[in-house]
Amino acid sequence: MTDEDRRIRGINDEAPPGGDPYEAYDDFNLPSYIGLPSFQKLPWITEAAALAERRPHVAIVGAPFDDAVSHRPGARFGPRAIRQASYHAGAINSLQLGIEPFDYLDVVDAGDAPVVPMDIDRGHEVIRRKVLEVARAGAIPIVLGGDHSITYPSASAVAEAVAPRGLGIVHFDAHADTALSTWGNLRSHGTPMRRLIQSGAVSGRNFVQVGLRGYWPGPSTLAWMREQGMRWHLMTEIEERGAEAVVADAIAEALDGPEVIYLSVDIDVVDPGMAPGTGTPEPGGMLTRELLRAVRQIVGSVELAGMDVVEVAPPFDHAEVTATAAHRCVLEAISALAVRRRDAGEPKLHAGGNVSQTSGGG
Ligand SMILES: [Mn+2]
Repeated sequence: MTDEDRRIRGINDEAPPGGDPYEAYDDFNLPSYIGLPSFQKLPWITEAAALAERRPHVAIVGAPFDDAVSHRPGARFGPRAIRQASYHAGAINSLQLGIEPFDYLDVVDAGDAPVVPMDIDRGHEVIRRKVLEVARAGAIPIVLGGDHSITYPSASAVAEAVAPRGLGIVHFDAHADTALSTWGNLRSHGTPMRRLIQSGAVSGRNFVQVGLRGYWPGPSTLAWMREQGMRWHLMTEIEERGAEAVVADAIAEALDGPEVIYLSVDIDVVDPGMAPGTGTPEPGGMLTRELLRAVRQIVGSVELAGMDVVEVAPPFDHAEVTATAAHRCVLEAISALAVRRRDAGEPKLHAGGNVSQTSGGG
């Protein structure tokens, strides 16, 4: 089958005269609900040696871990739910950014960190190793959580991989996650941002939070955050100034010194009306479209070193709306990365386009 054949045999197009009406299609071009649910049906490459040999631009990593939650559990099921939350297969075309991302970007699914339940230290360590493996293979890790505690090992691994270049962090969340401890536990999902600053992975003044609201943290934790030079933008500021202006400030603050950015997206930054499937829902959040625009804005204008999307808890989701929002955060980042490669003059990976657009809208 020629490239041109592939291109014209999508479900949106009629089969060419004389074509095989029972053509099997390869897995990538079959509907998204058929076959193995790697992210966007991309190659499933889990071994460090294979990743090191291929050196993809981006690798999806699952962090199926929720032993560190303070309230509703379930985020361990997040990676699988996010991977499945798409009705597209095959080539995709970003209408927002005007690019077919897989033309310019080699993306693979590196599988899940080998987490087992009931052991926070072990879970975090295998996540750190997995993310480091991917980053050392030259890929930008995009990590699917998991509760937010996984940002500590994940961003630590990315900081190690990019050193000596400095790392800034832009963190979308309803919550600051800067507690000293949660009922005495230093590695809960309420503490990872403090751990990252204390460990030196990122300096406090380049740790920027967007979307905070609600009734936590209290004055002593806020005082600690100020002492670190942390900067944060409350949801009320987004309401008053608009997300785009706030995000522009956040980018400048995170890159006030560092060269690269780690983007951490807690899906609970989105209003629970649009993202109910999460452990600690806080009313009054961002619109999904604002968050997706923010991801394009950030990834399109900085050097992204790593990213995570966390706190999707499928047992509390409805109609996959939360998992879908998380999936699209990842896809917006991938598309923005592809635009950066194209605009930097990188050639297409597939001269004639070796994938077809087979899955249309509905
Ligand atoms: Mn949160």
